[in-house]
Amino acid sequence: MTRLKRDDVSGIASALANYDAELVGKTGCTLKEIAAKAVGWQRSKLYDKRPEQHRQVAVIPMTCGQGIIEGFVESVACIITHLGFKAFITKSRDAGGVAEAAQSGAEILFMADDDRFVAVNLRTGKVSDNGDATGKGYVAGLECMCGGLEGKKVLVIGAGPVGNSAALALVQFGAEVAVYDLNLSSSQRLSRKLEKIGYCVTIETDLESALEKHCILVDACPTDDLILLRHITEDTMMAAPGIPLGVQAAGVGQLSKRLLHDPLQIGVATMMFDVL
Ligand code: PYL
Repeated sequence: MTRLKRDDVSGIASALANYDAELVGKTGCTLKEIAAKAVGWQRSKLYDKRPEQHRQVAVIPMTCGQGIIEGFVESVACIITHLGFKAFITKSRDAGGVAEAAQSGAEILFMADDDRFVAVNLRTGKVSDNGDATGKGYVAGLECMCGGLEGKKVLVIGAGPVGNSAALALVQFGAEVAVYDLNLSSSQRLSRKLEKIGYCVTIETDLESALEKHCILVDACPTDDLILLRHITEDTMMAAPGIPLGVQAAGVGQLSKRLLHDPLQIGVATMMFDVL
């Protein structure tokens, strides 16, 4: 998993309204609608039964390992607030922050060390992992952007936690899924996992050939300049949860409104609905 840098998150809080408006322009859905769809909520539930706004959500800075990323907890708290929930950042860090959150009556905790970024519902015990949430959140956004994925061929690049979650969400939306990973055994593991629950996933062993055969892409790998201008056609639609963005700079302009990519927003929003 790529570790975010201060520059990756520095602009998130101040640009959330514009980000959401852009998302609506690309997908027809807001960040909240995409996150709710990702966890199986019907749109009506989102508006009939408004999530209990009084729920306190605590975001806890964690100093372990490589430590604090400047702007990280602030960005997480702003995204949650943008969704209509009450989020606060604990004054204390680490265990002190967990204690402060519990004593403040927070029902949901968000915290990230170097290995995992989780949301925890203290009341139900539900846990949402950022990798899993990001994969299904991006696929929900892609489904909106494509006007449905039933019967459509989709290539997942990267068979890590995000790619695995994306592949499962894709087959559940009825897509025909292929997977490419530098490490063939990772693709085989993903394919076997989905086969066990009745889904067939094609394993691609050559990226160039895979990109020639697919125009709907999920880039879930941490490699930049993977998708080049020559790989992009007028039919290309791309969900790119991977950090850094895998699309060559010239390709970003070409893709324009057919590219979903952000460092935290879709993953955090999906985690929030995942633990409600
Ligand atoms: C959650 C992000 C998404 C991609 N990489 C993940 C990452 O950067 N993880 C590290 C997060 C560390 C946060 C730090 C803090 O500020 O509390 N412990």
